Amino acid sequence: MSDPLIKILQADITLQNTEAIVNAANCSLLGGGGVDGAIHRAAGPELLEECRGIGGCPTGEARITKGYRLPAKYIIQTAGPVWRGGERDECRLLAQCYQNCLRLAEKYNIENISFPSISTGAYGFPIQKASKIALEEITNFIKSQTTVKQVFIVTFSSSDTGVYIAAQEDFDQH
Ligand code: AR6
Repeated sequence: MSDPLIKILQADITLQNTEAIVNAANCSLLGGGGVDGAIHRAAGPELLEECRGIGGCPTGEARITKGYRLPAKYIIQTAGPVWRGGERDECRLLAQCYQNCLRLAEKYNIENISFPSISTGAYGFPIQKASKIALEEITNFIKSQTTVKQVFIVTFSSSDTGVYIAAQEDFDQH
């Protein structure tokens, strides 16, 4: 049974008022397009300044910054894998993104967090596979003793929302 504390929501993640939002960034952490661009625009230039001091983030890892002008107090920055056909450890690396973001959330006593659909935009990760990985990793994590009590998966398009809802229904049946 999928956890009732995981909610799929179609929205702009920059407007989420959870304590933390996750950014699907790249290894440089210096901004880009997609959700990364939207987060940098909404958070303001102080975010880029803090990111410059971090010195990057290897694929699958996560780093935390302040939220600046966002409603969220923190942004957990992660670099998802670029999809290269599935033989380059992409699934394991995407699972690590979710695990490492949640570990960092726990370390900061964060109770609620919003994730975008990591890697499924510019990085080309097939969303059906990615949605299963996201649900599996988040469910496993919040089953353990953790400060994290509520997780939103924030999708942007209605077709992506449909994929995540179907994945959640499928998850419930297994
Ligand atoms: N709120 C929620 N989701 C969004 C928003 C938003 N405001 N904007 C886009 N999405 P992508 P990736 C969705 O490409 O595949 C960047 O240039 C979007 O529809 O943002 O991990 C980085 O700097 C898609 O479903 O991230 C990296 O270079 C999802 O967010 C690279 O793209 C992820 O798409 C990372 O690629």
